[in-house]
Amino acid sequence: MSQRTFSIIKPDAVKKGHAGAILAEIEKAGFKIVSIKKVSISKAQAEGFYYVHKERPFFGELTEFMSSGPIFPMVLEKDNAIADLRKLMGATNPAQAEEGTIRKKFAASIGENAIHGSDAEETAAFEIGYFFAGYELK
Ligand code: YYY
Ligand code: MG
Repeated sequence: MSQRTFSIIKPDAVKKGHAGAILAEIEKAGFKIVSIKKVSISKAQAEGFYYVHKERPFFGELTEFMSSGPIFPMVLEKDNAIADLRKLMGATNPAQAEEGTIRKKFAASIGENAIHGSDAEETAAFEIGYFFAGYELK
């Protein structure tokens, strides 16, 4: 059944000029882009987005990185979108990502790993609402 997920092209990929290539991979894999925009977020906004990780040792670095430059948040739709996007992204650590995945192709390190994707229905709903209003999701 058709499902929506949330993704971000992260600052490292935008800086390197990989946003278009990553979008092409996403479309080639059968996702419809429901909504997309380019924004720069504050550290506080990054902290709110990643609040589930607030006790983790990498939280400071992660939120510093996510607020370090422009990002492309987007809402994607296809059958099985949440699991299929995670598969297309590859492992969090690009050194462990499978051949052909976005992180294998475009990520430099575990911290600067090119793309975010929601991990479950509830997180997708929270994350979509964090960046998009209803009128942007028609
Ligand atoms: O969902 P995913 O992005 O694959 O990984 P998470 O475990 O949710 O971590 C979010 C984000 O935090 C990850 O993309 C990079 C960063 N991070 C890190 O810098 N070091 C770690 N050991 C784990 C995660
Ligand atoms: Mg995650």
